[in-house]
Amino acid sequence: MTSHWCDFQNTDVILNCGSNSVENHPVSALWLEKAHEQGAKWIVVDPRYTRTAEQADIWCPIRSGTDIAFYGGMYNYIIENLIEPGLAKYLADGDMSEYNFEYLLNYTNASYILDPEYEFDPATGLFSGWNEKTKTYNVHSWHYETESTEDWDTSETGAYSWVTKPGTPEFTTPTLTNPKKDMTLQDPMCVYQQFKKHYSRYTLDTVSGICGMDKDVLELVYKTYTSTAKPGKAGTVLYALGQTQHTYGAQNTRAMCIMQLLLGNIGVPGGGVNALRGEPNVQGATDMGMMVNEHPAYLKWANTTDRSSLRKWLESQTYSDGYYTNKPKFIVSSLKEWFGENATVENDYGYDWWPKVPSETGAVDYTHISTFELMQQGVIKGYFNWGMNPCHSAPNAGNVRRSMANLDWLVVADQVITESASFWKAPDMNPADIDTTVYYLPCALIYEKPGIILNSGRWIQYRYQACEPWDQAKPDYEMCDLIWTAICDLYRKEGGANPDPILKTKWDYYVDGKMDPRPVAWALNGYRVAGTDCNCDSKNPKTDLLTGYAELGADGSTACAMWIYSGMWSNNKAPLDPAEQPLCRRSTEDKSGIGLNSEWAFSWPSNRRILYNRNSCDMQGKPWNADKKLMEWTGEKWDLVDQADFVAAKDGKPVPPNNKTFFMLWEQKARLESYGMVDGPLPEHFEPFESPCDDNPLNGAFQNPCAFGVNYASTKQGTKEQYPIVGTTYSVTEHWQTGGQTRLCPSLVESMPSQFVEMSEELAAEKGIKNGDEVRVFNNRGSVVVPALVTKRFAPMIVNGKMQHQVGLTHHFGWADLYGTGDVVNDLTPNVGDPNSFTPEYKAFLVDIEKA
Ligand SMILES: Nc1nc2c(c(=O)[nH]1)N[C@H]1C(S)=C(S)[C@@H](COP(=O)(O)OP(=O)(O)OC[C@H]3O[C@@H](n4cnc5c(=O)[nH]c(N)nc54)[C@H](O)[C@@H]3O)O[C@H]1N2
Ligand SMILES: Nc1nc2c(c(=O)[nH]1)N[C@H]1C(S)=C(S)[C@@H](COP(=O)(O)OP(=O)(O)OC[C@H]3O[C@@H](n4cnc5c(=O)[nH]c(N)nc54)[C@H](O)[C@@H]3O)O[C@H]1N2
Ligand SMILES: [Mo]
Repeated sequence: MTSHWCDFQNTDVILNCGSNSVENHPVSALWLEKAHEQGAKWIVVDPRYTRTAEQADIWCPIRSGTDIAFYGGMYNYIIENLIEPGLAKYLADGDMSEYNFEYLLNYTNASYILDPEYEFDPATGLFSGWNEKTKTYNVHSWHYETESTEDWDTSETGAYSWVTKPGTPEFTTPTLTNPKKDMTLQDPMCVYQQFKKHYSRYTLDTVSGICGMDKDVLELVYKTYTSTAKPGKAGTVLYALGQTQHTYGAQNTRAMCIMQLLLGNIGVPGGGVNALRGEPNVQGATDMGMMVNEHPAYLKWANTTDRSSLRKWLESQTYSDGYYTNKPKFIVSSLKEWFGENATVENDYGYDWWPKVPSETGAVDYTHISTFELMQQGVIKGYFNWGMNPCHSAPNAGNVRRSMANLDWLVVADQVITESASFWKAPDMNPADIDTTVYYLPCALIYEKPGIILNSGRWIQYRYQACEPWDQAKPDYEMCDLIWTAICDLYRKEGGANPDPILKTKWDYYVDGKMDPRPVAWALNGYRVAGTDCNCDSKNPKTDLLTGYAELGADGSTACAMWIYSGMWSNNKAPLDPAEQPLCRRSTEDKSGIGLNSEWAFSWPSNRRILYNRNSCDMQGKPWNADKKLMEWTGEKWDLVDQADFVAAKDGKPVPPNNKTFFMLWEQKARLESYGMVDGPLPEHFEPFESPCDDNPLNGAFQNPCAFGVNYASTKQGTKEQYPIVGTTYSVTEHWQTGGQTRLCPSLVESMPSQFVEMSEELAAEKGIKNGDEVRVFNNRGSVVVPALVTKRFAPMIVNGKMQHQVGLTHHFGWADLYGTGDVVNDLTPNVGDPNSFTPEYKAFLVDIEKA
C-alpha cells in the first residue's frame, strides 16, 4: 500500500484505473515511463482516452461507476485460469510456477472458516446481518469460526507485562480468537470457497456488458495484468478519484487490495495499491485526522457509544495480536501531548475532555456533506472555512451556497477571494436576502511560512520559509494561535459552561515567544515527559525526543501526538534545527539498488519505504525476486535492505521467518473477506445513485443499500428517463481544483481559458452540436453553460446490450477571480457518498445536454 513513487520503476505491469498520472500527477508518470522503457506493460482503464492512455499499451474504456464489476471479473478470471487449474497440483507436489499459492495460503485469510451464518443472496444483493429498518448491517456473521482462544500474558515475564505498570489505565485485555482453517481450501465455508462462489457470477459477458467494454479488450487486460501472479513478478495499481468518488468508493479501494493479494503484489517492490494523492500534503492532512471520525494517526476519536470512556476506548480498540496490541501506548501518549501535566492516570489522562463524536443510530452527523444540511436546519450557525472552497468544490454546490446563507457568521481563511468567501455574490444569490456576516482572514502562501509536508509516498520533509508574508497575511498556525489564546482568555474571564476542555489543553508551541512549527514537530515525534535537558537554548519546555514509537509507554511517561511520525525529528542535539533531523536527510546515494532512497527524507513509519515488506519473501525468508531484494533470512538473522515491517528481532534476538506477515491486523494475515466495512464483507457491484441502467444484472439491490446521504431532500435524484446521459468530472493540467490560484494566473487562463463538456462525435451529431458550441448541461440540481469539446476520446458504449452516451466536464471555474470565470460544475453533482469514507459521488451522475 502507498509505496513511494520511485518504486513504480520496479513494476512489470502498470494499471492506471481511475487516475490520470500524466496530466494530474506528472512526477508519478516519470517513474511509470521508466518502467515502461524497461519493458513493463501499461494499462489504462478510464472512460476517456487521456494523455496517460496515450502513453499506455492498452486503453480499456469503462462506464463510470462500474469498477467493482471490472475487478470482480478479474477475480473470477484468476480463479478459473490460475487458482483452480493449479490448486490440486500445488497441494500434491508444491508446484507454483504459474500462481503464487504460498502467498495466498500463508499470507491471506483464504483458508479461514467463516461463521456458519455468513451468506450473500444475489436475489436481494444483501449479505447476512441486514437490518431493513436501520438500513445497516450487523457484521457479526462476517467473522470467522473460532478454533481456540488465548489470553494476554500480563505476568512479570509475559509479553504484555507493561499492562500492569503503574500509571497504565485499567482495562480488560483482549482475548485472541484463533480462527478455524482449512489449508486445502476445500471447506465450503472457507473464505476462498465463499469468495469463489461470490465472483462466479462475474463472467466476461456480464462484466463487459455492465462496464460497456469490448469483451476482447477486457480479456486482454485480465491476461496482461494477471501475468504478475507468477512468483517474482509485480504489478502496480495506481488509483485516485475515478475510484474513490462513488457511493461505493471505499469498496472500490478494497477491490484493488483484493486483486493485489490474489496476485501476490502487496509488500513487494513494484507492487502495492497506490493512491495518487491530490492536494499538497493531503497525505499529511489525512494522517493528522482531518476527518470527523479519525483522530490523528488513524486512532479513533472518542464517541458516545463504544468509546465513551478511556476504558471503553482501550477495550474496543486494542487488538488481541499484532502491532495494534500497542494502541494503549499510542492513545495515552497522545493524551499526554494534548493535555500535558493536566493529564494523569487518575483523570484518565483527560480523555473526558475530548469532544465525543455522536454515534448512536440517528445521531447528528458532522460529515462534509451533512454539515450543509445542518446549516439548512439551523443547527450549525457559525462556520470556519479554512483552506477550502465548498461553494465550488462540494457536491450540489448550489445547495451549499443556499445553506451558507443560513449562517449567522462565516470565517474564510484563504489567500484569494474564493467563491466561498463571496458566496453572497453568486449569480443565483440575492445579497439583500442574506444576513450572514463574512470574515476574511488572508493567509500566508506556502513560500511565506516554514513547516512539515508529506508527499504521496509517505515521505516527510521540511519546507523553509522563502519570504515574509505579504501585507497582513499570516501563517495558518499563527491565526490559530491568535484565535485559541483569545478563546482561552475569554474562558478565564467569563468562566463559561464547560471550561476544562479548553483551559486544560496544553498549548506551548512557541520559540522565543512566537508560534513556531518546530515545537509542533517535537510533539508529533514524541518525547519523554519526565525528560532530561536537550541542550536547547530556547525558553521552551525541555524535550527528550524519542528515536521511534517502540519507546512509547502507556503509563504517562511519554507524550506523542502522532505515533506513526515518531523518529522523524529525533536528534536531541539540535532540536531547533530541521536540517539536523532525519526528515531533512539529503543523501542521493541509494544503497538498495532499487530506488528505496532510504537516506533521503523520512518515510513513516520508522523510515520504512515499502509497507508489509515481509511479503516480498517466501515462507523461508527468501525473496520472491532475488534481483529486487528488500530483505532475506540468512539462516541466522534477517539481512534488511528496507526497515522491517514485521518482528525481525525480539529482545535483541533474531526472529526466524513465520507466517505473521501483515502485522497491523490481529490475524496478521491480509483479508480477502473482511468485517471492517459497513457495507459488505466483499465488494459487490452496485449502480451509482443515478444510473442509466434498467437493472443490475448481478444482484437485486440495484444501488448500494448503504449509500450515504440518499435521503436528503436536497439531493433531488434524477431518473434515466429525464436525464439519459452519464456525466463525470475531471481535472486539467492547467488548473488546480477550484482554480483560486490558477485562474489568477493570466498565462494559465490563456492556455486553458474555460471549462468544457467533452462528448463523442456520435452524441454531438445526435444533438446537433458542433465543436465549440455553447451547450447547456443540466439535471434536477442545476444547469451550467460551457463550450462543447467534440472528440474521439469519448465513444458511445454498449451497456447491457443498449447504446449509452457519457460526457465529461472539468470543474475549475466559478464567478470569483479576475481572469477566467464560468459556471460552477458542481451544481450538477449529487450530495451523496460512500458510507465508510463519506466521499461524494462526483464521478458518476445523470445529465442531459442541449445547444445553449
Ligand atoms: N493539474 C492538476 N493536477 C491535480 C489537480 C488539479 O486540479 N490539477 N488536483 C489534485 C487533486 S486534489 C487530486 S485528488 C488529484 C486527482 O487525480 P485524478 O483522480 O488522477 O484526477 P481526475 O481527473 O479527477 O480523475 C482521474 C480519471 O478518472 C476518470 N474516471 C471518471 N470516472 C471514472 C470511473 O468511474 N472509473 C474509472 N476507472 N475512471 C473514471 C476520469 O476520466 C479521469 O481521467 O489530482 C491532483 N492533481
Ligand atoms: N466535480 C468535482 N468536484 C470535486 C472533485 C472532482 O474530481 N470533481 N475533486 C474533489 C477533490 S479530490 C478535492 S481535494 C476538492 C478540493 O476542494 P477545495 O479544497 O475546496 O478546493 P481548492 O481549490 O483546492 O481550495 C483550496 C483553497 O485553499 C487555499 N489555500 C492554498 N494554500 C493555503 C494555505 O496555506 N492556507 C490556507 N488557509 N488556504 C490555502 C487556496 O487558495 C484554495 O482557495 O474538490 C473536490 N471537488
Ligand atoms: Mo483531492
